[in-house]
Amino acid sequence: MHAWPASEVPALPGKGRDLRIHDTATGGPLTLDPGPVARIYVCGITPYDATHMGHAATYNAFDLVQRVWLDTKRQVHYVQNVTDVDDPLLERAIRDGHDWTALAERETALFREDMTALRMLPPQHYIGAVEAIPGIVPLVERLRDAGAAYELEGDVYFSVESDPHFGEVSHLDAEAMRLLSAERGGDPERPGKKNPLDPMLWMAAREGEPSWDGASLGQGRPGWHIECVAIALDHLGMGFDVQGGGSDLVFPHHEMGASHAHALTGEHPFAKAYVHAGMVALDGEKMSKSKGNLVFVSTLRREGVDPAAIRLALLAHHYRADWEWTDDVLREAVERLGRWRAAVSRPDGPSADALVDEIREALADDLDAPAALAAVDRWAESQNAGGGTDEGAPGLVSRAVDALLGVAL
Ligand code: 5CA
Ligand code: ZN
Repeated sequence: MHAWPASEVPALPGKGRDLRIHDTATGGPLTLDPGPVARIYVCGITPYDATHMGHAATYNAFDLVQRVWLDTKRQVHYVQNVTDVDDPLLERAIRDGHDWTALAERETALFREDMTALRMLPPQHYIGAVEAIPGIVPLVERLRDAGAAYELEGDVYFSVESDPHFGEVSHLDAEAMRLLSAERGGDPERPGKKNPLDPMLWMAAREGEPSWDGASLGQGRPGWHIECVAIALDHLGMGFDVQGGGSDLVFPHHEMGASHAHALTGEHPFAKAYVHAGMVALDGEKMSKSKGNLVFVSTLRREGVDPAAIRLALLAHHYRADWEWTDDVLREAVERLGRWRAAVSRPDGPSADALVDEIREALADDLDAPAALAAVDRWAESQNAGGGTDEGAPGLVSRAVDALLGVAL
């Protein structure tokens, strides 16, 4: 699949700091030490509805990771998937009487437009589940042949007990895992499984559903976790720097993915850090396609809201916090954007060298975007109060806000 066009990232004087980030698996901050090419995999959308503020907030967090790395003069190798075949997508297509491929294509196209408008840097590899199937089949066969997977009425399940590291991403107890598995696409109640938590790797063809040639696995379609593992291993290999997603992916998705990869390669870890963004809510409940309590990026854009204001609304919240989208959040972002634009529109202003440092320091400290915004607020306030004669300052602030925060002033 093709991704979306990259907005330019202005070069800044000097060099940013190494990123210290909260790792779910160790439960603490980790100073990442990527090589000259930092490697990141971020779980992409399941394209059955438009991009909502929760998605946008999660992709904003990982866009910041990328921007911090680029500012340390590294290259970034970024991979993202599109779950373009899965139960919720097929169910939605049937409900609405649409062709599932057309639905996936339409919503993926809209996602690309939203990401472009929000100045999210694109992945180098943007890979759909369907196009990954030829790579997934041999991995499932290998797991089965190694005894890490087994067949049940034509379906193939991964055996969580095959990975001694199982549980080390989420650190949940068995009961919590069972509940989340049932809630998030698993089938812990199905009789005949070795362990109720075992996730499906390959689902045998069902009447009326799309299926593909699975060689010795028979006709069918891939499970969800193996999709991301196949794509990540193909394009990044083991031991990449960050696996990212929202906190609803910690279990089972990222736990199972790590176990699949350990069992496949005999190596550990899959990712050096597992990084998770908080959940955005609307009217007190997690924004989700299945509940339908959504604010879409595309709706706001159509209403004429500046994408830079949407981005500022996201940046006003720490990526790990759970927060609520409200009209006030957007109103404050629009006002802030106005103040910042007024401040950089003057020919000179207070020196901005210290400000660039403050933004860099805030982001390197577990992506503290609210602290970065507060620093720009202080500069803008002193500028709008008429203070400073540094001719390069407004331009430097514009470039820094663009390069590090993805906001075009
Ligand atoms: N296709 C899978 C990942 S492989 C998937 O979870 N798709 S999704 O469309 O449901 O979500 C896409 C990304 O947005 C995931 O990282 C998910 O954790 C995140 N996300 C979904 N809802 C919210 C929300 N309310 N707040 C924050 N992030 C969210
Ligand atoms: Zn994923």
